[in-house]
Amino acid sequence: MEYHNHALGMRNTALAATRPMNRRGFLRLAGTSAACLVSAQAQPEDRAGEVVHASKPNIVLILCDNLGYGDLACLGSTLHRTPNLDRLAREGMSLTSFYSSSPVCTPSRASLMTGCYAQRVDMHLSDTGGWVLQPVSRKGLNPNETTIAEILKKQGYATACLGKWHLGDQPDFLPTRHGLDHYLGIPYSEDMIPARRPSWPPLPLIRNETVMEAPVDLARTTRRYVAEALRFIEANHQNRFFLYFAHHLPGSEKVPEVDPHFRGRSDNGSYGDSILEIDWSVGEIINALKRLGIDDRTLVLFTSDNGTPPDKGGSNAPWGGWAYSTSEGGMRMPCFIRWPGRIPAGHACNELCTMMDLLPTLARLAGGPLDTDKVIDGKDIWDLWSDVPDASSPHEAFYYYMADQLQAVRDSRWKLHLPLKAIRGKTVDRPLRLIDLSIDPKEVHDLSHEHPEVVRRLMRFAERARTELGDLGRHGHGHRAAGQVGRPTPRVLLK
Ligand SMILES: [Ca+2]
Repeated sequence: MEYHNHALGMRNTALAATRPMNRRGFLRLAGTSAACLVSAQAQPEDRAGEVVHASKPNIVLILCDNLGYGDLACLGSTLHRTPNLDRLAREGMSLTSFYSSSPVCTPSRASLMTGCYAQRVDMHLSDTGGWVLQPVSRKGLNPNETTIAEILKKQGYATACLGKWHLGDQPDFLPTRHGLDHYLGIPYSEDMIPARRPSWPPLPLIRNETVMEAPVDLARTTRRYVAEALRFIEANHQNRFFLYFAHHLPGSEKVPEVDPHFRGRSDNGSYGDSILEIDWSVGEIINALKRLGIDDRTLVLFTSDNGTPPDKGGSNAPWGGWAYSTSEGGMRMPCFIRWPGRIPAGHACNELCTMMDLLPTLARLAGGPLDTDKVIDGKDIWDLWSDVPDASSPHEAFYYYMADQLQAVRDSRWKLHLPLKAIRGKTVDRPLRLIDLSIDPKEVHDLSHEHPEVVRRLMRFAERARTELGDLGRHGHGHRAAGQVGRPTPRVLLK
């Protein structure tokens, strides 16, 4: 059987191993079975991880909302111009098998903050059984969980969150209660407004814990976040800082609300305009780092919380499927990491890694101990980022959960779609399918009959996940409760 995709046809691990990549090179690497490409640039001290501790980097973590893998020019988009992101990719490393833990917002962000599958920290379902938290929710990220921000704060980092939070809108659950000194943003999705449900309050812009505008002028928020980001970076550039910049773009609205400056400027409608605005904002941040002379002691990471949904104008190419599903398109994210002199420039890593790995990896770079009382699912992947020769993924398996249901599992090469009889209460008859991800990015060719031993092995992994994290109608041993409040209140302007 021959079904090599042009962009993914190279299966030899030696491909381009010693060749610096051009801009399009990233796309060609996506989905190959290559290990991290060998770099001539990794410093010996990086490998030992010793000097890294002595030079803790500032960290800028940029998260987009519903941005697809194929939405960026450097990853194959011919519709969008993304010069600043292309430069970020060229100057850093591209992770081509980097997974969000969920195809929807709240669980994905819970994983980012805690280094855990959302099932472990009970953020996989809303208090009403929905996919994501809604306004005036009883539930939120448990203040007892240890977040990435809390670990960095303990190491002396100034911390700030700008943008969409979506881990609880009650004061107990806001960023300021999770280790972030400063917050300016919207507490949940930008489409959760009274026009959609009259009981919801006008969309609030919150500074720390106080609503400062409602409804917020959404089109101008990115510009405000950028101004705030530059102020925060400038104020803290002589110390260490952690900036979590969580865009609401391209977002959930049918028509993204972009700044008037970018309206009509792309070749792809308002969706394309929102990509232009994201790209501009990334450029502003990188330029500020350079201007302040802290470029080489700042790690910048760019990714998305889940893939783009259908019918918005976005693309998850080369992966098949869309947001809100456990397809590759729904959960395999663009990810660039840039730290000049530390992370080799212009290289790609196709080893399996996840959003949950950011917490232990960034904790290690900051010299912070992990909270040993609690199990986390993420792994330290600095060896992959620093391109240690022959470094391989620390993950034996990755679990694709949708809400409270385990739907698929993968290892370094194979993805098993589990047989399902129901999805979200709807009867289905979805058969078991085994996909070779190294050659089948659209997940169309079932090889389960050719490789029964692989099916058995992945089934054992799936059972391990069910025992630990749960599955539909089944409680996981490793589950920890989310936070709850008795009487939630809406976030509104105080008179
Ligand atoms: Ca999202």
